Amino acid sequence: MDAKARRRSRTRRLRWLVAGLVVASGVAGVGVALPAAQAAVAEPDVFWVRPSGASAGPDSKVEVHVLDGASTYTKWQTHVATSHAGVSPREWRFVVGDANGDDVADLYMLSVAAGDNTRTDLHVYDGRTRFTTTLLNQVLPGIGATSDATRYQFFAADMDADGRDDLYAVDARDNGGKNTAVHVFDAGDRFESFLAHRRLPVVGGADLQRWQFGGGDVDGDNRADVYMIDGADDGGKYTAVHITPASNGYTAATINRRLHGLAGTNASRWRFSVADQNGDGRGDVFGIDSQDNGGKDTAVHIAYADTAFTTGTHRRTILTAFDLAKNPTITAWAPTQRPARDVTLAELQAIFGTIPNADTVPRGLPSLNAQMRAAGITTPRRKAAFLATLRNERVFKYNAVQGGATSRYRGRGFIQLTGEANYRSAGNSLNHDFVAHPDDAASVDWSAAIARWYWTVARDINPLADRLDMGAVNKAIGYAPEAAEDAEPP
Ligand SMILES: [Ca+2]
Ligand SMILES: [Ca+2]
Ligand SMILES: [Ca+2]
Ligand SMILES: [Ca+2]
Repeated sequence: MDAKARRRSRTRRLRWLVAGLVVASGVAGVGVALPAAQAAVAEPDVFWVRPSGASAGPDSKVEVHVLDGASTYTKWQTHVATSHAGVSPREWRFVVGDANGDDVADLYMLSVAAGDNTRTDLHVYDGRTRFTTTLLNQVLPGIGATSDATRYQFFAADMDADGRDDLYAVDARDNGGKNTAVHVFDAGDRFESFLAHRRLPVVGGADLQRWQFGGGDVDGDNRADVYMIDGADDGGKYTAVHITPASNGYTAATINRRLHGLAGTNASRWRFSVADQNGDGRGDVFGIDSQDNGGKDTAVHIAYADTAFTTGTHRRTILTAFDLAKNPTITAWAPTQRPARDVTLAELQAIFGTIPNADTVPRGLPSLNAQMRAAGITTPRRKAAFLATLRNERVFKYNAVQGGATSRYRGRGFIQLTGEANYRSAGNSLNHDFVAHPDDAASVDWSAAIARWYWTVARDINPLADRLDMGAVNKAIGYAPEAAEDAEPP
């Protein structure tokens, strides 16, 4: 093939690959999925879980009733009897979250006095089957029984940005009662291992009548921050929120604010949760009042993160007042804008067919995924363009060295860094001397970082990928495509 034909072939191949990857990544479904997702994000639904049904005996089931966010809670969205028999609220807790990353809320049922009050069992019911099947049944490791409601509280939030809501167990009697700790069970590992054990700042050993805990992202890094709601701020006059972010490992509170419109609150009447109500990606505080309007109604108070909780709204719902002691679980939930998942070898094989060096490629993937996140290569279009480019370069081999070339600065790494000037620029940007150590450009430590550098610093390719302009992407990479061919719309 002459050079020109080879370039044309490359261009075509890239476009085909991108089309395949874009479809595989779900862009084709955006037209349908986006309005639904935006509606959901604009108004999270409120899930009211009843431990037992209206009818006693064998017909009693755990029930899930959902107040429709799109109707501002003036309508029911659904009433569901799960497949789980009715239970006692003393021995069971309920948490709403998305355990499997499909953007549908699942029900985490916790048997907190299992094994004769020696352990806690987790049963996750799949929202997609309307809570009639389980995603998993698990003994929670390392925590024992958690039936003491003055000591333990639970919520779900995504700590590690893998799109699955991890389970947070709040222990208000940690360290001999001096501290409150969170133990975070990893949804990505079927809750069999911990993402973290942390003592929370600010709160000391919490009185759970006064303090409530929730998780959501307040700072836009997609990792759940811990919201600590104090119902007795300033001697009981206010309700305040203290937020400790995942970015500092929950070691310090970076936000300490009174919540708009709320006097003091307590856990026998109020439930707090975190969900993004106004679609800015920041978790707003939902305070749900089970005894609004003189004990006649249930209302939702929302305080907005983007105004530091100084503004809010109050909405009376279709749900009449109820007894939180009998029905302890009511929580706002919405699918959040999920971060991109890590790319796996299996996915690359599904998209691109055979991947040679299938032993080498997985070694480079963790660093590649980390650098893709750092570069903002997190949307289907950007991933498509980036991965198609790396496929075209050296088929995802981090340690590839340009064959048949003897130059000291020959092509190396995922994106084939080439030429002394580029080795120097990359080194200046990444603070590593690739001119003196050119082989490092093909090391697992640096190869992916160089690809990020090229994609975002040496060039600015994400915007081109956003427009699905593969011709411009190719040109930025240096493939010099035919102008006529790339004038076509994608
Ligand atoms: Ca789910
Ligand atoms: Ca997670
Ligand atoms: Ca965060
Ligand atoms: Ca918000």
